[in-house]
Amino acid sequence: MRVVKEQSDQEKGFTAQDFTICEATAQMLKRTHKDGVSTVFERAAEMKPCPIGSASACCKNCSMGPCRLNAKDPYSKRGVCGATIDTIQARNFARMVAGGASAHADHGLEMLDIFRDVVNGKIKDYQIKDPIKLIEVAKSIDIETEGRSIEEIAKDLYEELKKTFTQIEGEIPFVKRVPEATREIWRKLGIVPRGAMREIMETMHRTHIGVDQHYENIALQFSRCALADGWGGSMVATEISDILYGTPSPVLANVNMGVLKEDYVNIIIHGHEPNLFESMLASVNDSALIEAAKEAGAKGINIAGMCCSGAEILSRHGISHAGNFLSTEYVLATGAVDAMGVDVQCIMQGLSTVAKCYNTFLFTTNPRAKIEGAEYIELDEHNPRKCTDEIVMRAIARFKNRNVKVEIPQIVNPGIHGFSYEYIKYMLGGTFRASYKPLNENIINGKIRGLAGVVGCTNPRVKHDYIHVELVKELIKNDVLVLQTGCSQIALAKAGLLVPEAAHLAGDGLAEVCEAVGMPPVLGLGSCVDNSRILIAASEVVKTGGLGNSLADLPLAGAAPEWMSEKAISIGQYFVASGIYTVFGVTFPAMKGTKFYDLLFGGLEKMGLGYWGFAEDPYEMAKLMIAHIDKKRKALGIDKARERVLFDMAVRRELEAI
Ligand code: NFS
Repeated sequence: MRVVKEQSDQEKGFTAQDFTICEATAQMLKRTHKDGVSTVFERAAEMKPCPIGSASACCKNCSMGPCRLNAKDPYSKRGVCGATIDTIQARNFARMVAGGASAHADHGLEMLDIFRDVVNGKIKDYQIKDPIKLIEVAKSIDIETEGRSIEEIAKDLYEELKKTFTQIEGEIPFVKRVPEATREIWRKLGIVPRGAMREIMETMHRTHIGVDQHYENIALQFSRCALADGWGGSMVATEISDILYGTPSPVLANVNMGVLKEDYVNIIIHGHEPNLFESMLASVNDSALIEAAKEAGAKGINIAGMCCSGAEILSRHGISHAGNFLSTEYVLATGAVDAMGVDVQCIMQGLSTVAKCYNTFLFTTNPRAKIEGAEYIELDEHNPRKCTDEIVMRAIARFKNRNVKVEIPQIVNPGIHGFSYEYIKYMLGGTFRASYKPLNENIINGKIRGLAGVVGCTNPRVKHDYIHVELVKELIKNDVLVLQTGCSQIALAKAGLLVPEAAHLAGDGLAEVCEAVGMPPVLGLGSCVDNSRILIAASEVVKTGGLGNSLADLPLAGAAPEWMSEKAISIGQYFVASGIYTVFGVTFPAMKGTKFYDLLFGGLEKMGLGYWGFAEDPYEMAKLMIAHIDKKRKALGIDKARERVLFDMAVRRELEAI
């Protein structure tokens, strides 16, 4: 459903609710519109997407072009070098995967750099907070842990995980966690990642003019590259962050712009790597800085997150979250934000203009990501407080001299966040017999029809949050347990679904399980790199037994209904290459009726991998995912149990008694 229409500049006829279902964002959009400040929804309305580009029918990989093929009749033309539509689409897709995978790999490698310097004592501000997780991760990749010190294990873990990025030959370490049958398919296809740097480099090489010109061969390479993200860069980022800052467990926290407080100094942290946020937490809890805030007339210092760093810290520490990607400019329009600190990824350049208009300090902190017009205060992890204390001081100064009318939408949505893979195990099996067995049993007996990972961005080409929320509601209504991360998790938190009471929106079977365990029907796992938690959880379901041998056998589907970034394409592709059916919305960078499209939407499945799906409408999307889940239930021979659960209460009681 395309809902963004061209808007007139006059106040009359401008309806903020056409752009978003987030009331707080709509309220602030009205304000920016009235103030004549350029923001993302209005820029999107003015900027028509290029029809050839969005069909991925153009190539600008060399200067003989750019070549534009015919999006209506894709085989009627070729590029100047002779490239077909399939080669062009496959190359474009591959480069999106490489872009996304490089973002997650660079993030993961940064975490590993910090881990190394924590272990060798060069970084003192962070410690190993979760030694149990350290041991578990080490064991999972066959590092000897018996009778060894934490430091010895940590050093080995660093050396081993470094291979995720730098290894030239062999298999990246976390491939050991992949179910055997899935791993064998990868080996047969030659797509086990060697090392992320190598896979990204080779993807860029092969998509250069005149190199790999068979769309199937390109697809195998971008699958390998994407797997180096999911089972590599992203997984290292998650695991090392847990080891350093703690593994999440459920925590009650508030989401939405109402978490800002008019009489406090408000600081927002936005971006992706948790280091900036962790140090900022230390700064805002520093008594001298709190005192300084009070002297400036504030009641204290209030901190909130946005986007993925926000989702990560929300899940790990229960810190309030102000909104997802599309709300980042609008939160500044409250006038209540005294400083926003950002690091890398999903940071709109438009923020610097909006920050100026509302007199907010916008600080970039990472040498990889500066913004024209924003001030740069570098975060050096060897002395991080220098940066975060300074941001706090500047925020206090801005509070003292606030000269913008403050307007905070009074909306706050409490919810439970922080369902790590480990916690799900305890929650279902109890502390002493932690296991995924109860989950498998409930899938087999049909109370839980299947699992879905609903993740990813928000995109102004569709109504903000709407597709996420409607899709998830439809899935849980049909007894599908939903796992979430990133901006999608925040959308559902704002819709009030991350509370156990939301079980009443679920089908009878899922509601029963949720009520028995006391969990919401929608489990928030954290940030986008934490999609790796979904892979680990799914692998555990396979290993627990009764639901097939490979990830492709599971009644499980993925979706990024409002995706926009290259990272989302990399995530989608590693889900697909792992064996998971994955549905995207908005638009898809391949054209129906081409061989490349058929490969993504069916051919990969024939090779033993997963496959892609596409739908714009959330109900259609849910239908596709549920049909896939039912197909897998049938193949596993557990479709009958489900029918009985659905239609016959007496048999259902009987089943429970077994
Ligand atoms: Ni992931 Fe999209 Fe960005 Fe996070 Fe949000 S936009 S791909 S969810 S913040 S990375």
